[in-house]
This record gives sequence, C-alpha cells and structure tokens, in this order.
Amino acid sequence: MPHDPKRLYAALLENGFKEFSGVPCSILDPLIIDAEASPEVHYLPASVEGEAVSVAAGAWLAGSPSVVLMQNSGLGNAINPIASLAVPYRIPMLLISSWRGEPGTQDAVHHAPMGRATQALFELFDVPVTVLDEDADLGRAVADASKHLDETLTPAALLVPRGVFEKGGRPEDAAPPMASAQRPVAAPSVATFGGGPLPNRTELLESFLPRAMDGATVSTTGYMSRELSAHLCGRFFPMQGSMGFAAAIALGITRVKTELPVFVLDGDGALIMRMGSLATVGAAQPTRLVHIVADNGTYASTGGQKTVSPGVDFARVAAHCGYGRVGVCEGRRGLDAAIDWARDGLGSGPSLLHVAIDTREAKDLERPKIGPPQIAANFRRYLMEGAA
Ligand SMILES: Cc1ncc(C[n+]2csc(CCOP(=O)(O)OP(=O)(O)O)c2C)c(N)n1
Repeated sequence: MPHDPKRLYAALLENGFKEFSGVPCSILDPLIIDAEASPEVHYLPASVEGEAVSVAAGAWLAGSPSVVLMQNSGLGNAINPIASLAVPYRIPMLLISSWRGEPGTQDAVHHAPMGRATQALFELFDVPVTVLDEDADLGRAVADASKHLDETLTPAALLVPRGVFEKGGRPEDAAPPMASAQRPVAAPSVATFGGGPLPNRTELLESFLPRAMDGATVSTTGYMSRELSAHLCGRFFPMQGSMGFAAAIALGITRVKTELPVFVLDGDGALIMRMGSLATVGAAQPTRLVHIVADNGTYASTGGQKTVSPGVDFARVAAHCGYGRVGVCEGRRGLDAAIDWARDGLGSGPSLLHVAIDTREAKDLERPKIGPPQIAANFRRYLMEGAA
C-alpha cells in the first residue's frame, strides 16, 4: 500500500520542522504543495541543492529546525555544503531525498549511477539514511531522525523511493510564483561611490565593522573570513568551506529573524560560483539583508589566480534579480558613504554593494582560535538570545 504523503508532512510539523527549502523532484511534490499552501510553513525554492542546505543551515543557526527537499540527482550539488558546513560546524538538518535509479527498479538510465551511490554517499559523510519503503512507519522515521539531529547536531536523511507515495497532483489554485507581485517594475539604477585609490580588504573591514554591530555577519571562505576572525565575536559567522553560499546562509537567517540586519561579506570568485543565490535572494525579498561583494578580480585566497569578475556587473545582475538597492564603490574615499547608503535600505529589501578592492592583503592572519562547532554555537546563541 502506498503511503499518504500527508502523513509524512504531518510528522514533520509535529517534530517542529517549519523551514523547508529545496529543488523539486516529482516524488516530493506533494510535500512542496502542502508546504507552499501552509501559512505556518515556509518553503523556499532554491537555485541548487547546496543552496538549500546552506539556507537550512542559516535557519537552524537562527533557531528553526529545517528540512531540505531534493532529488538524489542533486545530491552531488549538495555535498560540498554537507561536507564542509553542516558536518564540521555541527549544524543539523533533515535531508529528504527521492531515490531515482534505485537498484533493482526500472528507471531512466541516467539515474542509475547516482541511484547505486546514493545511500553510500550519505553514509560516507556520517549521515544516517532511513529508506521510507512501503513498510516504513513515517511518524517513527521522522521522530527518530529528529532525535538524531538533536543529539548529534549533524544531518540525517530520509530516502523516498518511487511509487511509495500515493499520486496526488498540483491543485489548480496552487501558490502563485513567489514574490512576483513585489518585484519592482523597473530595475533600480546603480548608485556610484568612490574617489581616491582603491581600498584593500583591511580598509573595507575598517569601514564595515563599526557599521555592522547591530546585526549578524556571514563572511565568505578564504581571506575574508580569516581577516574577520581577527575580530571574532558571536555576531560573526566566518565560513571555512561551502564556497559561494554566504548569501544563502544569510538568507536562511533572515527567514527566521526577520527584524535582524544580516550582512554578507562575499568575494567575487565565490559569488560567481553561486550566482543563482542572487536570484533566490531577489525572489525571497528579505527586508534586512545587505550583501557586500569585495571584488579584487582574483581568487586571492588560493594564490591570486584571475576570476572572470572584470566582465561581470554584479550590481546590475542583482538589480535584475530583484535587489531593490544596488551600488558600486570604486575608491576609498566613498566607502563609508557607500556602506551607510547600503544600510539605509535596511527594512525595505535586499541591497547589494559591489566594492572594488585591491590585492594588498594583511600579513600573518591567524585562523580562529576556536573550531567550527564553537563558532556555530556562539553564533547561534547570539542569533537566538541576542548576546554577542
Ligand atoms: C568548492 C570550493 N572550490 C574551491 C575552493 C578553494 N578556494 C578557497 S577560497 C578560494 C578563493 C575565493 O575567491 P574569492 O571569493 O574571489 O575571494 P578572495 O580569495 O579573493 O578573497 C578558493 C578557490 C573551496 N574552498 N571550495
């Protein structure tokens, strides 16, 4: 007998899961339909599965147990932030994956290799997997997984084979495309700031830090987080790993803490790696998110190899993705005014400030003295209790 997917959905709610993000699989569509229709649940369509993992991480750090929905074809897209964010930082989340290409079943041939690898891949990263076959007790499976998340602070996975859910179908009146009604008719113009030589990263942080102490900051992996770590306090989440997902983690926080200013310190290489985040943030319209992209035209942290950022107009891309306030700063003299201007957008939607920096780096940056689990625990305490 196939399961009624509503029983799984009900079990998720009973166990406190209210934040959902993912990339669809038709097998999981019944859960997405229910989540989209519910006033008490948030479903955020992600641009890629790793973004959904990062959004879930941000939401958990802000206090909300989170679910990621994905097809197992997308597991490859999710592994980087599972392996370098969720597991080492001890950030739990429930991963619900469909199981296409399950060995011994008929399915499209391109699903077969990942179908064979799926369970083993989860287990390689110490993520326990429960297969929701026809005999499974859905309530028990969710409760056990939820207990695992609480006890180990690491993810757990539920695997949903084909054909175990009753067939439903999208209701005619399913939720309309999100945020389309809020999207400005015309993209905003680009505010420009500058004057004088370019700042370096240290000068950017000197300008940024006094302007960011009323909120949370997520910084991208590499030198940005190394340098922010010199000022480490509970308000900061300096990422090591999950390259490109700083904005996604920040977005997850804003899903739960809607009143808190959340700042992102991104890199040009990192943002280019995950440009889809601009579309997700633009659609979600977090009201208090300031996204600063420090662009040195290089992957400085790995030796200074060139990025393709000289050909990328981050501000205009962001504007056309739905950021309501976008600016560019090319010169140290304009930096304070530029960050103040970006902050002035707090409350009215996401802003993006593209800051050109040069390649002079601070010397002898130390790594944080505390490990990733402690960084995450301190940040979570700040987000949930307000004490930095
Ligand atoms: C998925 C992934 N690919 C590559 C790396 C190696 N890596 C770490 S930092 C970095 C450079 C980041 O460049 P950018 O975002 O421009 O920041 P910058 O180093 O210039 O501050 C790279 C490639 C990584 N950590 N993760």
